[in-house]
Amino acid sequence: MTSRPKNRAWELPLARLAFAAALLAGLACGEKAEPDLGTMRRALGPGELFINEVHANPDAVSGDTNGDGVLSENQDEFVELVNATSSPLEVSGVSLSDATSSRFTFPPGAVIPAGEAAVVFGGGAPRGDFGNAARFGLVFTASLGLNNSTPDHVVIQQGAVELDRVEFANPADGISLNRNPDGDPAGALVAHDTVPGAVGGYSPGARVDGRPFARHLFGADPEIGLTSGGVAVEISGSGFSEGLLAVHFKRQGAIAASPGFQRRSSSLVVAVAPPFTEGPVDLEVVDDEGSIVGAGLFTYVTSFPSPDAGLPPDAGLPRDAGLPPDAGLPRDAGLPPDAGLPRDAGVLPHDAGLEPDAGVAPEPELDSGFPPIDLPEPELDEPDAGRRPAAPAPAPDGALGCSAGGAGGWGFGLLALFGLGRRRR
Ligand SMILES: [Ca+2]
Ligand SMILES: [Ca+2]
Ligand SMILES: [Ca+2]
Repeated sequence: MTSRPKNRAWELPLARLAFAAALLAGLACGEKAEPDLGTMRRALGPGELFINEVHANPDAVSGDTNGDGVLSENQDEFVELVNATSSPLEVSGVSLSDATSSRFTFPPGAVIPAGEAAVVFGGGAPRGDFGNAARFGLVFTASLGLNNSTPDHVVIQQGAVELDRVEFANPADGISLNRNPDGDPAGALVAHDTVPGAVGGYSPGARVDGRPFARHLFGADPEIGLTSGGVAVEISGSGFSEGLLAVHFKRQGAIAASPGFQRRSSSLVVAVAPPFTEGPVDLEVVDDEGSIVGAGLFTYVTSFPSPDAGLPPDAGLPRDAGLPPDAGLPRDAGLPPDAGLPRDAGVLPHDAGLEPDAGVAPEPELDSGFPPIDLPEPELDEPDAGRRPAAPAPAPDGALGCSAGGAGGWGFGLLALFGLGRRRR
């Protein structure tokens, strides 16, 4: 399924608009075209953004690191940068240099979510997920020209302030240099394949074992269901461990455990919606590595709206403005009611032993008391071989694109209702 980092689509344009406004304001005052770091782009401290992996010497036979099908000792070079903080970092203007010259500068609006990575390849047309970097628009290309034998270095800096620096010489053919421990800004730079848990000789945008750096919930499908529960909801995200413990539907202290859930892959969990009161809810996936929350990803309704129910009466729009009834709009064009909604599709147990109000409890319960649903094991979309022991994942961050604030939930619910009405026309 296609997952959607809903709010990021709003955040990035807003960030770019604000950035552009700051640029214009500066130019109008005759100042340098540099936004105010205090309000737009704060000064980064050493170690907040760091160089985690450098690949200067791609193998001429097996080194298509950027996945574009072209073997190039230059284009398949890359540098991986990681946000070491628990907040998104605005990195526009941060530059990357080697011993020869400045090679790359992050464009306006570039934001690396908490704990996430950006990758700069030497060129080509990178194709792939690269952890979550592609999803967050953090895969770039620039002429890097990293030396294979002559000692070289990579420096990242913001203005004149050096944020991080690595030095290297004679990196092994086809093996990147990586922090050890992986993702530790203080770690020494060693051959990628010697880092504990590493799979292969390089891992652009991802941890050494191929997992994304941070865990997220991106979306739910369907996004709407009845307050009686029972619908099977596909929850997309990243970094779901094999030790899935619970899936919660919750709102402001009220929490209901899914009566049946299953991990389909590291990026997909399916959970039966428990009964809940009307309105948007946050989703929480709990596994043996912690919990991941996505705010407002699902909305409970008491009934599915009719095609015209998305807007309240007299909502500022002319009603029946001179048009004859059903003027040009196909009405229930041969579709059965709710034809577009995967509703109780017979796949998962419905109301699996729940008492009427069992869904709403004051405290989180990791053990729902219900065994995971027994479905045929589907194919996994990511290799989980070589997983290292559970490392503490970065905590979900409310400022991430995938985590809207609760206040936006109602707005989203209305949008979902409106969207549903439109879809069903
Ligand atoms: Ca390539
Ligand atoms: Ca090189
Ligand atoms: Ca990596």
